[in-house]
Amino acid sequence: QTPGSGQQVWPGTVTVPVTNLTVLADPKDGQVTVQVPFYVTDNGGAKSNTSTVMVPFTTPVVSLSGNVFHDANALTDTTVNSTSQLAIPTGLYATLVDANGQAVKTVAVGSNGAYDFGTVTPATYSVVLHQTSTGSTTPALPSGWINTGEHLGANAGSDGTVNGILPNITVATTNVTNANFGVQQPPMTSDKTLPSRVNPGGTTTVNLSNEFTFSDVDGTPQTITFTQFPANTTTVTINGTTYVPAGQTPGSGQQVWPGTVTVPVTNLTVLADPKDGQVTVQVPFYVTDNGGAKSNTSTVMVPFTTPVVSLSGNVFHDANALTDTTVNSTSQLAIPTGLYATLVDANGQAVKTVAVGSNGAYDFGTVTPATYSVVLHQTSTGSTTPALPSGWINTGEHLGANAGSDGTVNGILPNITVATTNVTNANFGVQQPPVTSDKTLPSRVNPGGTTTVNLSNEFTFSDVDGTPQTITFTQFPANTTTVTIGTTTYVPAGQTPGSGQQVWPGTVTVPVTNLTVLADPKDGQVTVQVPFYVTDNGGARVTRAR
Ligand SMILES: [Ca+2]
Ligand SMILES: [Ca+2]
Ligand SMILES: [Ca+2]
Ligand SMILES: [Ca+2]
Repeated sequence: QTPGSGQQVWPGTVTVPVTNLTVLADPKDGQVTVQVPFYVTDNGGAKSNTSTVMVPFTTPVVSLSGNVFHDANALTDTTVNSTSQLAIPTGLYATLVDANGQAVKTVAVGSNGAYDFGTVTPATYSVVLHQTSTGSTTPALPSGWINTGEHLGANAGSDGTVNGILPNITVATTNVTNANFGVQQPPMTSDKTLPSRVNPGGTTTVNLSNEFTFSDVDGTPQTITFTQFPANTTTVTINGTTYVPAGQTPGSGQQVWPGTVTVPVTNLTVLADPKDGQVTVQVPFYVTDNGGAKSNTSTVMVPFTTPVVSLSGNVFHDANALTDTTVNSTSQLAIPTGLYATLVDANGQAVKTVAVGSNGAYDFGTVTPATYSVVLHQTSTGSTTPALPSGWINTGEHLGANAGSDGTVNGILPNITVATTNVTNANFGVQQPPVTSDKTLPSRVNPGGTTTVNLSNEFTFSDVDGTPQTITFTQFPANTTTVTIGTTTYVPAGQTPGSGQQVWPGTVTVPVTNLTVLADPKDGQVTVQVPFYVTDNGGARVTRAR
């Protein structure tokens, strides 16, 4: 054997003086007998017989024992101890494992958690906690149980690795107790599928605060962790913080989903904004108990259906147009035949086309919730361009039976949001503008001088569905010297008016009732021409005729 520092290899025999002799022997471990053979030599040089000093050693009678605690709070108190009134699981065994990793002895853990290997040979051991009556060097616990820590001693502390193995137990000359293990039951969660419901559409959220199912047999769930951004949601608001998915720019007061979100289970609020349409919102989560143990991950699922909602409206014969600020029926006459309404989606694509009934009603029936326009036209196969039969004009569009309009009279009603309730009164107004006719009077002898001819009753006009209100003269009548409309006499632009006369202002509009028009023709063989149009009670006009 190689000697250590200050040691020597046994030389075969060692002879020393018998005076002041010291002999110290280090016995090998275990139950052994040290034997020291020797002889002596006298002052004449004669050797004695050889004898032996024998020293028998026994092994110490020491034991190793410990406990398995139901430690619901685990190492949150830095101590492997009993922190639950509930029993530990049955069927546990402790195996003593020697320094070579060999199982030495296996004992059952009592229902009170105590185990005892009895007398063990002094050495350094591990203890492994498991479920195999014949012994095992691999830790194991029943389903629903986890290790919480191991410690040699009843005081605070642990071996640093929570794994069901307590290593480095040195057994020497005194009993070793409190080779202790902790176990607990982690919390549990359950999947939950809520009854399907109508998708609220838009940014309306659904409240899932009370839909998360969890429990902890031996303690208290402390926190809930949402492990990913819920599928099929636009935003999710957890305890007042609104998150958008990763990769999306958050709005004001919003945050990007950080990966996981953990909040206390008490006073939990979870509001999810489902994506539009027939989707299933999925919210995966787990909870963590007062011992820091995580549950399984479960998912709350909320299937949404698209609402069965319809969109309908009317085409009104609205002879007074928006003069009453309302798209409504203000004529007894029918609307034109051959009208169609086309539903147009947000991308400008025609979705559905229906005929407008003779009573003016149209109905797209069930439509997918979204924002639409409706276009009024004459094409049975659908069109996104408004059109009306000749002799008809649009007078306004409005969503609702009340006063108001969409602001642009064009046969298109935009910004119709269909969500969860039927949309009615997507209304259009149409009317017939007034018409005028050219009229050529019989030729007559020019009266000459400043004598006028009376044209007051020569203007031909009508309005099928209402009343012409005003007549407008669009230019100074050709081949006249003056024209007198009502009580005002006009001269052409560029000419100095006489006393009581005015220069022609460009156009002149007066009521059609009590109309007087007197024209002074230029001398000679001329044709006086008086262009005009009329405007009806809906403000509509035509410009032809003279
Ligand atoms: Ca504890
Ligand atoms: Ca627990
Ligand atoms: Ca009206
Ligand atoms: Ca009219």
